[in-house]
Amino acid sequence: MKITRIDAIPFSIPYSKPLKFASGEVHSADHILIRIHSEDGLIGTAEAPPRPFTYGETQVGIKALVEGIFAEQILGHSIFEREKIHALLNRTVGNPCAKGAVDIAIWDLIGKVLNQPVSRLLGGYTDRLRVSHMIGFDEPAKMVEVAERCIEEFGITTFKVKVGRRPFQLDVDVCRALREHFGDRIEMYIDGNRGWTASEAARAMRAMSDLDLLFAEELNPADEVMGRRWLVSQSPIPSFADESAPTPAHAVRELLDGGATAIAIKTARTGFTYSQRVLFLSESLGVENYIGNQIDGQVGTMASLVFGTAYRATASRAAELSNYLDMADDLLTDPLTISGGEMKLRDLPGTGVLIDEDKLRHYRTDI
Ligand code: MUC
Ligand code: MG
Repeated sequence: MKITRIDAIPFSIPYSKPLKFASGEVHSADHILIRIHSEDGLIGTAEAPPRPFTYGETQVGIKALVEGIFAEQILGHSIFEREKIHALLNRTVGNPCAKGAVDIAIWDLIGKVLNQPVSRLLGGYTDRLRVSHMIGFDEPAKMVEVAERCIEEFGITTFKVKVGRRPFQLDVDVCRALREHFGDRIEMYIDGNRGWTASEAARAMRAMSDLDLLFAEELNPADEVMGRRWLVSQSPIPSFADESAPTPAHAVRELLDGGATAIAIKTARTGFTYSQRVLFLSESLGVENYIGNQIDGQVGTMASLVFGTAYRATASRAAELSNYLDMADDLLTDPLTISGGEMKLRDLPGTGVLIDEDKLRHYRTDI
C-alpha cells in the first residue's frame, strides 16, 4: 500500500480564550493538517501544532520540512514500512511535531486499510479516558471560575494548574484558592514550564505542601542539571518530565540524570510509534506516565484519545483532552464531546478523524 502524496495544510483558528503559561501564550491555533494519500485513494490525517517556545518548530517550517524533505523521502514507500520511514525521517534532527503528525497519519491509513480502529491495533485496553483540564494563567478567582465551569458542564474534576510566574506567591495563591473552594472534589497538579528557579520552586512546593498536589511538572529548566536534580530529589510527589523529554532517549536521560521520576506522553510530539516506546520503557522501569496536551485542536486530541485508550498505564490517569474547548471552532465533522468527566472513543477505522471540508476551506491560510 504505497504512499502517493503528502499535503501539509496550514490553518488558523482563533482561541475564544487565549492560553497563557510560563513559556508562552497561544491566541490562535496556527497548526498544520497533514494528509497522507495512499495508492488506493485512502487518506491518513493528523494535526501538527507548531510550538516555537517548546521545540523551535514553526508553522512555515513544518510545511517546508514535510512537503520539501519528508515527502521526497517517503513517497513510494508502503505504509507498512514504518521502521524504514522513521529511519528516513530521523535523518532530519529535531522537529518532533512534524514527525509525530506524519507517524499518526500513517497509522490512520493503516487502520483504514485494515478496517480497524487504531486504538485496537495498538493495544485495545478501553474505550474511554477520564479528562483533565489545563488552566492557564489568570487571577485566582478567574481560575476558580474556569474549574467551576468544567465541573458543571463536563464533569471534569482533574486540573493541571499552570504555574511558574514571578513572584511564585501568585501561583501558590491560585492553588490554595482552588483547594479551598473545591476541597477534595478536585484532583490538582502543577506545571511550571521551566518558569521558576530551583530555589523558587523548592520554596513554592514547601508553601503548597498541604494542598495535596498529585505531581509537579517542569518547575525549573532541566538543562540546569544540578539544580533540577536537587529539586527533584527532595520532592515528596512525582516530578514529571514534559518538554525535557521529547524523545525516548531524552526520557531515559532525564530519568537517569535525576531530572524527573515520571514522563508525560504527548502524541503530538512522539506520534504513536515513539509514544509506544516511551510507554514501554517507562513500564519496564516502573515509571508513571500520563497523556499530556500540546495545546491540540480536536484532530490532535483524537490522536491522544486513541493512544491513551490503547493501554492500561495511560488509561489509569486523567488525560489532558479538553483544551480544544478554548478554541472558537474546529475541523471535525462531528465535534468531540466530554460528559461525566470522560471522553469516549469512536468505533471507526483508523483514528476516527473525519474532516469537515467546508471548515478546512474556511480556516486554511494557503489559498
Ligand atoms: C504543557 O503541558 O506544557 C504548554 C506548552 C507546551 O508545549 O505544551 C503546553 C502544555
Ligand atoms: Mg507541560
